[in-house]
Amino acid sequence: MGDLPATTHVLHTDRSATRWVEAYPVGNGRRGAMSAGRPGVEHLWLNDGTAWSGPPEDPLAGARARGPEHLARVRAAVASGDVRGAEALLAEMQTPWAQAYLPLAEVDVAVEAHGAADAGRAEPAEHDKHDEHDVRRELDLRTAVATHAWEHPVAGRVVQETWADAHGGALVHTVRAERPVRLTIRVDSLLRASAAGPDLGDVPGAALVHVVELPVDVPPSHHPEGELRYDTHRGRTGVVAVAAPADPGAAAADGALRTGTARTHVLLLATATADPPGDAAGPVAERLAAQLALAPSDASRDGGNDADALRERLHAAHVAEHARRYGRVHLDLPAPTGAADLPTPRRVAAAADRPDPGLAALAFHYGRYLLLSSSRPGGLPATLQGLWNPWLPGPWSSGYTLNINLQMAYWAAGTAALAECQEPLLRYVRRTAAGLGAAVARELYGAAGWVAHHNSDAWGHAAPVGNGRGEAKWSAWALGGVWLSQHLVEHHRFTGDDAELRAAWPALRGAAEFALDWVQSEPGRAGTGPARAWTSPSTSPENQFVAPDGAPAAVTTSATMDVALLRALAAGCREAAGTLGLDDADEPWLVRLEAVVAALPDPATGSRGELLEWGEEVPEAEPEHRHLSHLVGLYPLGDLDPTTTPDLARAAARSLELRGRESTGWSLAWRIALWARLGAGDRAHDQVLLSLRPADDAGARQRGGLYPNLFSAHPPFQIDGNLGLTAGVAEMLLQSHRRADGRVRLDLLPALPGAWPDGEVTGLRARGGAEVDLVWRDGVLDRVRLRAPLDRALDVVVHHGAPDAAGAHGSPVKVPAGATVILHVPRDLPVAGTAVPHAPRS
Ligand code: FUC
Repeated sequence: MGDLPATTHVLHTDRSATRWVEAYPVGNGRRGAMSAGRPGVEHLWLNDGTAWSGPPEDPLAGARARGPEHLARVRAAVASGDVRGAEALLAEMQTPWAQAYLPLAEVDVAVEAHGAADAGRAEPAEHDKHDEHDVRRELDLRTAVATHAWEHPVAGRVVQETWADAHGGALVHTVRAERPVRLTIRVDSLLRASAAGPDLGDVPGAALVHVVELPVDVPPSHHPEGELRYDTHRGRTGVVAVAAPADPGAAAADGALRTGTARTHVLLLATATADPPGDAAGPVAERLAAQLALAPSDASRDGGNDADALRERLHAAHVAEHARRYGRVHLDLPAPTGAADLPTPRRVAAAADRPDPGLAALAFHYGRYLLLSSSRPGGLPATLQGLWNPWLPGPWSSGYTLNINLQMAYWAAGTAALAECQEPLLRYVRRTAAGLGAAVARELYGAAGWVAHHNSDAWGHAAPVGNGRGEAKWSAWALGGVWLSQHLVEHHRFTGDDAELRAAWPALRGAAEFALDWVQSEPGRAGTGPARAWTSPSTSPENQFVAPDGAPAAVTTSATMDVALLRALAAGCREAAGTLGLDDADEPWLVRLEAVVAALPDPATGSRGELLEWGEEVPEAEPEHRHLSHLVGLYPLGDLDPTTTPDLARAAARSLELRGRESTGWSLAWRIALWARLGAGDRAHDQVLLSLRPADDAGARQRGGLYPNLFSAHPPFQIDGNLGLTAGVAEMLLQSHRRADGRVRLDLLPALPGAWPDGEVTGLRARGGAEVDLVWRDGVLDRVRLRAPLDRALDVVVHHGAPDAAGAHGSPVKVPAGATVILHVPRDLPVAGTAVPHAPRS
């Protein structure tokens, strides 16, 4: 870790946060905090990943129509060209909405000099007032600690830290001052306070317990007819328990915790909810107590609770746990002199006039940091805001959107060496497949397997939403489960984890069973597969064409994205079956699925040379629409390629051009990856630059950029823009999409832009399990290190340069299991490698 430079791994500023998007995020996949870094009274926004509204009742409550007969009516309307009739029938199948991810609590930590305080007053006394701007704040991505340091007129220099303990689980806040101070801690919430039950009021080790009610139903902000509802009997509770374990003098009274006086304070903030979504959990009090429990040696050390020793110990364990994952990858792109010394928001602004490749590296690492902080094994998947949401309700309920956003959040997991961060998504997919997704497929469509639509939540909401008034363009898309299933296969491609794939197989098979029922077909001659197949109703999320009546419409048959997703599903199932040793006798549906997807219409090009978005060429209602659904085959699926499908790749490039450069944060991120797949480094870089400019909340709603804390703007903040950028940048440097012959092809620096002539990256991961280090100089690859996993040899083809130019230069390289091969390229291609055994790395 010592070798990771601050220039590309630290955010810093000299202002405390006045807005939430200026605060620094910390998280351990379960609990998150945003630190405002305010002198005098620090403000923390707290989140708990299990704090969702609900639980929901009947998964199809509110749907006015359901069943295969109703679906047949929809299909008949689509077939007869009655798009308005189809829309109306589809609206009858809608449930109201998925549940919302909630802001749990806010905490104030007042720091007062010894003997000078009346902790009960609302305003600090004169001598405890501080200049908001006289502060140095930083977020060190290497340690996952947010720090702010300031001068107290009496107590001298005060350093405060916030972290989400990656080891013990609680949120930690420390205060260290030159002279003794005491703290007053208050907890508040936008949620209704609840009288603490006896079991909750007695959390061992907690000095202050704050209990809130979680609403049972929270409508999204775009549903004016909905009301936030509490239900004392059916609703759940959320708890924040605050402890000052090193301070025997700490005591709670009148809703505040007051500490004794000391130069060092350590606060633990534990959070939990009752009956959380996801997995079985024990009693709340026990789960809180577990976060507050300290190893016996901590409590007894030096005869008591020495706060400095406790801080040291907690800090060291946390940093070690965080760094072993964070430190796997390092991207170094040079920054101009002094750029990294500028407060980060000013650095972002300055990059407009003075190119700063180092800022792209910082943003790349920030995406890794945010994924690692918001999604860890055992937790729930990252929401639209990751783990951090201060709003009630948050934008789009701060939930899961399945037609791009949830998937994009995990695109970097494989390539950026955080595969285990995808575990919450894989578990959520398995749970939804076995639970609500299967119920909705059966009840709503009479279909086997499982389905998911546009929106979901921690409970696994799987039905279309919109409350009978939702637009078909987003509501009527039934391939959410099919797309999510792709992540089960991708995870195995990166990790080779057969046990995980075996556990995923029922969900994969369930997606295939749904697909077999969903896809319509016309029988071919006896002994052959279907003559023709199509999907109906079909939409290209969330875009529209102009219907014959002159108005925008979304419902049609066989949108290009449907075909790409279904074909990828069939290929993924075949691949997984092979890995698991299952053949056609075990799984006879495999052959049927392959036959039916082969009969779907192939992607076609339009009159402008573009890849068509829908089954036929129709006028587009919004030619620069943010969604790029029809290009999903290029990325993330990786099935289109300048080498293997050059015509389609050219058409995809044309489509991208026609879409324009400007869009939301997540859409810009997708464009980075798409241009990278096309080998167009400079175009990808153009989208990187748009992603890295200052956000403008007052301006267009579809203009990405960065807030002062580098959160990506839709606007508002949506984490997919951050995480997608990391995936896109990785795709510019290394690609490893499987070839039809099953060999993994590695494209090294396939889309290096002219703006990054020099750089190096270590620890990127390729499908097949290789770890890849690259060094380039003057725009040319100089050195490559390929590391095979311990348990299997790698059979790779190393290409240097853009994929479309690569075919002629590919050099096969064998990397024996557990070996590292160092290649000096490209001047002496074909490459010569030296294999050296290596020790395992975590
Ligand atoms: C989809 C997108 C929006 C936004 C929302 C959360 O509906 O079309 O742009 O990202 O999800």
